[in-house]
Amino acid sequence: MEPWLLILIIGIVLVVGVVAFVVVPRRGRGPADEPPPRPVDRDAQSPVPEGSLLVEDVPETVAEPDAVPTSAEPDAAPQAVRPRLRDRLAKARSTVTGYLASVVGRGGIDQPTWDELEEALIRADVGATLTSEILDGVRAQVDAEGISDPEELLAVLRADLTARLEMADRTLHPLGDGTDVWLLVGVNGVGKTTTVGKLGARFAGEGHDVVMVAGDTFRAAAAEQLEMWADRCGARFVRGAEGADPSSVVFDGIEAGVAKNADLVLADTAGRLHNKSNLMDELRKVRRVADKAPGNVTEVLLVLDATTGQNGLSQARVFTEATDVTGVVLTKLDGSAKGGIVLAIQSELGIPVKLVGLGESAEDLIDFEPAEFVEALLDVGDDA
Ligand SMILES: Nc1nc2c(ncn2[C@@H]2O[C@H](COP(=O)(O)OP(=O)(O)OP(=O)(O)O)[C@@H](O)[C@H]2O)c(=O)[nH]1
Ligand SMILES: [Mg+2]
Repeated sequence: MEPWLLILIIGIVLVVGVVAFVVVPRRGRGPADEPPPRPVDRDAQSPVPEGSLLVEDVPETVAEPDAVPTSAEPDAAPQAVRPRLRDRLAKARSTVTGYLASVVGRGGIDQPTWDELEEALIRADVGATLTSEILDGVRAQVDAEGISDPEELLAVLRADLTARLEMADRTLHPLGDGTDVWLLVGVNGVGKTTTVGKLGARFAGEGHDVVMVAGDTFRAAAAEQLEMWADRCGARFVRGAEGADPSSVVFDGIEAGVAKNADLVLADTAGRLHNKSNLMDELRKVRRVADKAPGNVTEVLLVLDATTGQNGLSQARVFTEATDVTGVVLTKLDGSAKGGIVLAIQSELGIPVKLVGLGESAEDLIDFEPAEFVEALLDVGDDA
């Protein structure tokens, strides 16, 4: 081989070596700016992100997903996702906004102003008598203070409605040292079982030991429906045989709860028509027996469907007489055009609305706040 060829080959080998030394390690360092790859670890590759429930902690869904919405899962934080009352009251507000806008648009206060306010309140299902009472009071104040601005008139109306609703004690009985028992009663399909589930999810989520009792032994699927809620929020669950005496199932459920030192026993009951005297007698018995059981019955919550409006009042009277109702849960306010029923319930029955249902999920049960409610109902602001 020619010496110049040998020198050329040695030169090429040296150049390739130097290039390989410099470039290859740089390529290897390139990803250093990116996060290091996660260790190959089966747990680390779990589809459940950090901070979520472990898969094995999530109870299996055993029935139609619609029956218990996924947001009813125990890790749903009720406070964090509290629905905005104003958003959920859109339908109720739409009943009155046209009238209120017209009142404001008129520029002064005259007889048509009062007529429109009257119609707005009656259409919202406040009730004719209560509407007159409210407007008489507002009118007296408007006259006494020489108010001529319709906006100010609406402010007086809002303040009046809020003050009326604030008169009653709406707080749920605080859970004490022993086992509190809450019964839920009402006509068919108003949302009793769902409300037991939502309450259970709330209190179990707050760390309380909760027992749900399927006191509806009449409807075949009722116990399964409640059991799903219990599974999802980690509450205990007690049921009896189908067709069993509901008062004995409730008694057993309370006894079981007391034996386990539970904080709260939530007893569901079957829906019943208020004019079926045998069924109302059965409910009276449930109440009596619950009182005899070892826990303390501290709430009897009457569940009313807001979409039935004034018609719900006569049902409510009978249930109140039969079971000493301590508070109303007004469900389905999200789909009701009759938001004014809240005022009618409190004034005609003398029972505070303690909770309102704004949807089907666990977090859609909120404490009733009068000022927030009146603002949301009588808001003439932009709804777009
Ligand atoms: N939109 C809406 N739906 C609700 C609310 N509360 C309950 N529901 C729905 O109303 C329906 C009836 O609810 P249930 O809880 O089964 O009613 P119930 O009173 O236990 O019915 P019975 O046991 O048959 O008397 C279900 O589809 C619920 O999801 C609410 O606040 N808003
Ligand atoms: Mg039910």
